[in-house]
Amino acid sequence: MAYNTIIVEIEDHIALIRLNRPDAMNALNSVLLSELAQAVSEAEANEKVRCIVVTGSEKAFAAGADISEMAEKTYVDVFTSGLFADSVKVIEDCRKPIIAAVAGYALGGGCELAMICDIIIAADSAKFGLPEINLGVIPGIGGTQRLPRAIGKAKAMDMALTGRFMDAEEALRSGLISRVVPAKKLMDEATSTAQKIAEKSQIAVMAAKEALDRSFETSLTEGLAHERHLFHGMFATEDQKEGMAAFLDKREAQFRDR
Ligand code: CO8
Repeated sequence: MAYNTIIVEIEDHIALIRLNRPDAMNALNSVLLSELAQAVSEAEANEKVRCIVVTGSEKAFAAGADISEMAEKTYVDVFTSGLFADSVKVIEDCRKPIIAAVAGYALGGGCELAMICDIIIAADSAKFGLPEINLGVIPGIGGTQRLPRAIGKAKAMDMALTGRFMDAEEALRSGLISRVVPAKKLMDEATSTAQKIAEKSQIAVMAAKEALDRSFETSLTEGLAHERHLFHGMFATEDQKEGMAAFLDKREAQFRDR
């Protein structure tokens, strides 16, 4: 499908989705978000795709929701339309793993989009922030919920109340991101990570993602029970037999997603 604000490439089991509004620092407008949701749902439906990478440009992953599109909206406009909530939900609900490869600014909705992804890999140029407070609003696609879960209340309050930016090293120290690499190596690191995930049993990958996500939604007891059921279910798969037999035979496992 042809898109206007994103570029999608599928190679070696990886769907690479590049946000592409260079004149606006990849600000998330309604077209971009609906195209992103469409691309994610197509990647999810495409049997060849085993991992998704979302990235932006060298300057900006995304500098937030598009302020020019939002500025004149009324409460009734945003409440009744949901302001992109449907598109965001598609990304949140994707069962395949999504890696955010972040260079430059990941601000406001851009930072929130990265946090919706499962793994954030950042270039040393990355800057994260929730500057909505400077616009007289607050984060709207999960920033106040996901940031404290990722980095704790103290730092999350600091970020959301002052609007200050965090560089890649601080984001790594704080637990917001998984890795920092030199900017030139960002896409190699993201795609090789995606490739590594793509080599696993997709059933186990999906189950691991589901179990980890559940940990944010539930009590420890419920979460442990959910994990145990998923774990037991793995023993109904051929991939479990293959994975364990391969270990014992001292060879590489050949997973077939069965
Ligand atoms: N929206 C619209 N346009 C933007 C945005 C944005 N968020 N960010 C940058 N741009 C545009 C600028 O207006 C400018 O356009 P033009 O050249 O036509 O004047 C162009 O991108 C380049 O930007 P700058 O000239 O400002 O570049 P600088 O290098 O000087 O600064 C910054 C870069 C620091 C990124 C700066 O542009 C900035 O502060 N941007 C705004 C960041 C921000 O406040 N983000 C939060 C937005 S609100 C939000 O995200 C709410 C999320 C919840 C809603 C959920 C829906 C998805």
